[in-house]
Amino acid sequence: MPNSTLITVAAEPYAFEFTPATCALLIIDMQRDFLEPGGFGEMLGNDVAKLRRTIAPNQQLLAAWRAKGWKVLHTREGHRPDLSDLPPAKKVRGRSPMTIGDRGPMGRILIRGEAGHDIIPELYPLPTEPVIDKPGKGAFFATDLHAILQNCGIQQLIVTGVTTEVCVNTTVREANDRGYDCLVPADCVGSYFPEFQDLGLRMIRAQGGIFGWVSHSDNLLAALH
Ligand code: TIU
Repeated sequence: MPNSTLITVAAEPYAFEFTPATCALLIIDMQRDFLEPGGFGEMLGNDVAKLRRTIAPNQQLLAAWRAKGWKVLHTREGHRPDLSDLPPAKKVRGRSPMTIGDRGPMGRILIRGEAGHDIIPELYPLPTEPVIDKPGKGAFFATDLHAILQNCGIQQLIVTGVTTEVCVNTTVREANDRGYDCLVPADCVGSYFPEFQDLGLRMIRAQGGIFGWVSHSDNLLAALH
């Protein structure tokens, strides 16, 4: 399949069309602290199983994307060890006894270089795949993601990862305002809250695709084969 082939994916609110040369897979924050038992997410009282169900479909999609030789990027939410890029408001929000930068079960919470901050082994980036370290919820804020995508000629994004209503939604909205078309495969994004999973996806596809398109990885994989 040439990289200029137009691929059509069944999606809502209507079919998503892309050419591989200009479309990247962007995997958001599939980090150990959010997904693994004993991590920051579970420590806050969340059920990580609700996120872990996204691992297998992401693995399938990532394998298909890599097999084609198409562009893949990953993000991680986290901060510098000296906390200089951590807004004081983010540090204290939640009034939790343990917050970002404190020593948690998998190293300092959401600090770059710590075990819990890294991407889960199931979806570990290849050396050729850019990893965007982001201090915010959106992947475009205070990062070089937009420059990298522009340099690669990317205009469309398949956005997966966690969590649906927080970092995925924020990134899709940021991407939309910068002129990218975003497709979100529902089974490849996860939330600790079922109602936010549903509404987070409905908000993206509402009003004629106000922020983007929503589909399922089965539809995407079917379109690739
Ligand atoms: N990656 C991401 O979504 N970060 C969060 O903090 N998510 C929550 O849902 N808390």
